[in-house]
Amino acid sequence: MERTLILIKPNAIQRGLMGDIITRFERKGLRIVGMKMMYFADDILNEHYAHLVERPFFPYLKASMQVAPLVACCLEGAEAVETVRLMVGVTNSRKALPGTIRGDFSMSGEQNVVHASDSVENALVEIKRFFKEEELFDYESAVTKFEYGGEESLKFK
Ligand code: FUP
Repeated sequence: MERTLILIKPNAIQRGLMGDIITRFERKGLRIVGMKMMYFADDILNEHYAHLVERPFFPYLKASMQVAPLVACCLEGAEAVETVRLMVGVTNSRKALPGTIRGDFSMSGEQNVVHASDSVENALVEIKRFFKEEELFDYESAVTKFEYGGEESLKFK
């Protein structure tokens, strides 16, 4: 099964949205295989947002990501990267469709409550950035056969 990384951002922690956001992914059938609360230290933040360092909003982004702890989650499921991006919605929450996490929980393009890996390749890098191998868990699910069809179970092992 594919894995992806989400960050529940400090603005979501402050606003008491952590449980609602985690519940969305749980209800969908994505399995949480890693989860931790942490401060976003300078070195890992600069690496994570390296593609945005030159952008004028970077100082604001950096400050907002360090104002409180965040929660990092590794989620697992068939085509998890694409599925989670669809659930999260576009960067600017005002344009994010109702029903998406950003569309339902935020009015902002900056304080947009969650981060989600944008490609399978980046997900692999980002998961390693936030989790040591021993912090990720492989475990049996009693309900997989009710979550996926027989053909899917073979295809997305
Ligand atoms: P996304 O993949 O949707 O998280 O978007 P980006 O990687 O492009 O942006 C990362 C974060 O930078 C966003 F979540 C919020 C912030 N940002 C701004 O503050 N202003 C912008 O114009 C674009 C992004």
